[in-house]
Amino acid sequence: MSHNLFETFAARMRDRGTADFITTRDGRRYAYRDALEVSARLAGALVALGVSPGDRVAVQVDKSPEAILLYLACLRMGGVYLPLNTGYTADEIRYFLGDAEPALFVCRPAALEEARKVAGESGCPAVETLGVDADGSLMARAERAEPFTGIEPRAHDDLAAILYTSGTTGRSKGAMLTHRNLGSNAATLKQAWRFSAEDRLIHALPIFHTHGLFVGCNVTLMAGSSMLFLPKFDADVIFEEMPRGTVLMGVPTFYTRLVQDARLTPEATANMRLFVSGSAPLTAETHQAFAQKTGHAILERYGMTETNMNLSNPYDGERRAGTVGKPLPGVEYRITDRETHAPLPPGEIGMLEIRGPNVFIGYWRMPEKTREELLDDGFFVTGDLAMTDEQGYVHIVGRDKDLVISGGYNVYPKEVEQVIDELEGVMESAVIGLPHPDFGEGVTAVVVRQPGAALEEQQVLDHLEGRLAKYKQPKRVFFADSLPRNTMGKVQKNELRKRYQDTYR
Ligand code: MLC
Ligand code: AMP
Repeated sequence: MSHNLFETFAARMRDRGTADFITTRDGRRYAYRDALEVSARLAGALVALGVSPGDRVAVQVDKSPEAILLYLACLRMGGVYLPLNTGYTADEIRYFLGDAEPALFVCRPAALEEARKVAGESGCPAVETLGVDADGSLMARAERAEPFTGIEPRAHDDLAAILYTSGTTGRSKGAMLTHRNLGSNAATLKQAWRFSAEDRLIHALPIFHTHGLFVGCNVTLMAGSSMLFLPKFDADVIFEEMPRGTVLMGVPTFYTRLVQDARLTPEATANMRLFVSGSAPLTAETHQAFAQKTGHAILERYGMTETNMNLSNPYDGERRAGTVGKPLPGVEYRITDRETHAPLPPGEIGMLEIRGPNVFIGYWRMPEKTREELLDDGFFVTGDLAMTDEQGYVHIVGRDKDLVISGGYNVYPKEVEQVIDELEGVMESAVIGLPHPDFGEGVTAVVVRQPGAALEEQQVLDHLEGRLAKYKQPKRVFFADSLPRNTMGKVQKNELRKRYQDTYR
């Protein structure tokens, strides 16, 4: 029996027929049956381009309904979908293509020339384009291709997608997600959050990460609901669309922006049944202010690229501000001693570990990293510090990993420090996250100059431009005579965070 996730989606797509799957504000519309047909054409194009089951298809394109149909096409013909942040620079893309060795790279039409060059350097054999108006060479090929109307048989543990997540060593790791991982999580969330065919999701997240791609789109497909695809978060548009929407999924920045808006009232949100937040901590203040202004308790959940969603506040019952709720059905968690992995009693703070059908099967071609984080007994070590309160709600209280989360995007300091350190005149640097009213945390660099070097903030910023995606670039650069270190010689980032804590306040 095949366990291709697309089998489940296809059944739902056939049932829903002429009902809306994805619509856009400029009047484009894919009914479910159109999506089924176009995904077959796109799958046919992939096959004609030489993509075989198990091959990676790397995709760096702007958000559009066709990008989701390409994801579905990939599932359908047994390919492995590999979405890439549109903010990644050519340097960053070179690494991903070299590491993942995709059979095809799909890029934005305007980026074709550069993409061809990078693909050539990385040994990627084919490049196609996909634009936001269903334009580009891939759609043209899909028009001509023999549709792939079947569904390639897949086993539970066959790969459906690889999503890169940055690593503490500065090298990004490809999280290998299987058909079972994605399918089990989508089915669980549909149930837990009561998704139905009546729902209309206001989709304002990017579609190259777990949140916008799997949580948003897979749950919609499981339930046969519809999505309004917005290119990005824009508060004006959200207020215009809420009377026709039922669910919004967002990172905390969405909600901090909405609560500051005078238009946020019970009337403005009257048609909405659910607001979900995740990818970064939602402050209790934002949760409470939102409830006070609308009567809606935001449902906060906790997830990771490697695990999909694993903890969630309840749909029915108290959604507790400042907590990420309880384990989803089928998911186990434990809070352990960081050294021994021995479980700690409730109320104690320790390492959060997760096990379940949602947990990935390892990092692409990184067996050692996989062994460090995926334990023999199946628990995945998240790197987040947590504790369980008396009512069984889990609180994420900090991170054991050196990671900054800015507006829901992860930034690993090591990666930024490495690029800053290449600049002439820099002796060393430390990158930290500081409280930021809009992004939650603001990426900040502290640089020690070489003796006699006359380096200024703007030079450091100019050096990073084009080398690292915009969201990874520090919002501010400070200079110090030296970095504070402990007796082991380790940079004390806590000291630095204290020193510059009011930078963005
Ligand atoms: C944009 N900028 C950011 C940024 N987003 N800088 C730091 N962090 C960010 N997240 C830059 C822009 O390039 C611009 O730079 C300046 O900041 C102001 O931009 P803006 O117009 O205010 O930003 P906007 O386009 O509104 O984007 C903010 C945002 C967006 C929060 C809406 O970043 C976003 O949609 N984030 C969602 C990320 C996400 O999907 N995460 C899920 C990961 S999955 P300049 O210099 O040009 O002015 C995951 C697992 C899980 O974590 O549990 O879900
Ligand atoms: P990513 O690697 O992009 O998938 O990001 C996963 C990380 O986001 C987790 O390890 C957490 O640190 C963080 N995260 C996700 N959801 C929440 C949440 N609700 N509260 C706090 N942190 C979160």
